[in-house]
Amino acid sequence: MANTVEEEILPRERYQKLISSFPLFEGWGPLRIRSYLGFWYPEVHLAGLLAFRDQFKPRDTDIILCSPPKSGTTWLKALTFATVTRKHHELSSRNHPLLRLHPHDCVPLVDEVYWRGQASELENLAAPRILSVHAAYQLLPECLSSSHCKFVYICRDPKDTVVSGWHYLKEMMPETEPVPFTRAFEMHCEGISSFGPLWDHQLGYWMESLRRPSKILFLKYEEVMQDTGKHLRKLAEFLGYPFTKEEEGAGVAEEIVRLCSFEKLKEVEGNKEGDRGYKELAIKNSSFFRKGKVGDWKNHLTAEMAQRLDGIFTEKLSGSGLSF
Ligand code: PAP
Repeated sequence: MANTVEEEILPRERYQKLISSFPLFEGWGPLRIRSYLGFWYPEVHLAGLLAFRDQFKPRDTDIILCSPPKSGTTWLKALTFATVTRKHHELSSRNHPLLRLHPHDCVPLVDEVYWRGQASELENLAAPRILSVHAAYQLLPECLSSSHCKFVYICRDPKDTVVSGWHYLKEMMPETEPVPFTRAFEMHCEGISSFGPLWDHQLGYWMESLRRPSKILFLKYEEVMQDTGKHLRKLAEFLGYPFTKEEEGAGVAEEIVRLCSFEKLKEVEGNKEGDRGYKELAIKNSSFFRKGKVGDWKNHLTAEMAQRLDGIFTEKLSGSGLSF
């Protein structure tokens, strides 16, 4: 009862004035992004982020999936959810949640829950809570750095991230003139992209994963794609849900890989139909399953563009040990 008044005011109302003071960039068309503590954030997500920073109460058993957008979030959600809940949700069941629900409904995006003013939903989740964020490590609530939560980060070759993001934006705003690809590319090169600069996003989690490897598992989409079984086992081990000998014998890991594959999830009814997301930026559920391939950038970037973006990332990440 003590929080009633606070809860009645939606974060987007409570933080409106503060948010309007953050520098605004309008070069992405209707997708307005604002600069906050060194990162560009979609305006619509900011209220959720601020509420998350102010109010989140971590539990040591929490699992937090982190990613820049369009880097493998949906896939990581499915793999983690299936792995962690395998004792409760029979993998071979035709009623498995991943065959009924979008992976984004199995693992909530924390910003979005706060934006809807439904933070109590998080309190009601059973342990271990599997949550997701697109926020940079540098923007997470301070209480998380001293918590014992486990973080899993996934990112992807920036060239494919740029291409995937551009297609997604077109889907999100079918009514409006799309930002030309060359312009979107330019803004990425300048670091002006949702949740970016992408290199600082990657570096925040990368450096923390080096400092505290038992806290952050750092994954790359391409590596997971190359050997999904190997990385699934690594994920399961890291989260404290390793596959037993009996499970290995029964092919459980392979079953999870199949259940979470692009081909399988793309065909799930709930992933083919309907919309989701913020009211202002609704998007078709199917938009999260476009091609699911490594290297689609070759169909969009010239050799010169590819070289330029690679050069920028090589320079920005130099000395960190992270490369693509
Ligand atoms: P989000 O940040 O908006 O949640 P995210 O899931 O990170 O998006 O990225 C979507 C990309 O992952 C899409 O890539 P594409 O545009 O290059 O095709 C999508 O196809 C791909 N993807 C979604 N599910 C899977 C999966 N199960 N396996 C492999 N790739 C996947």
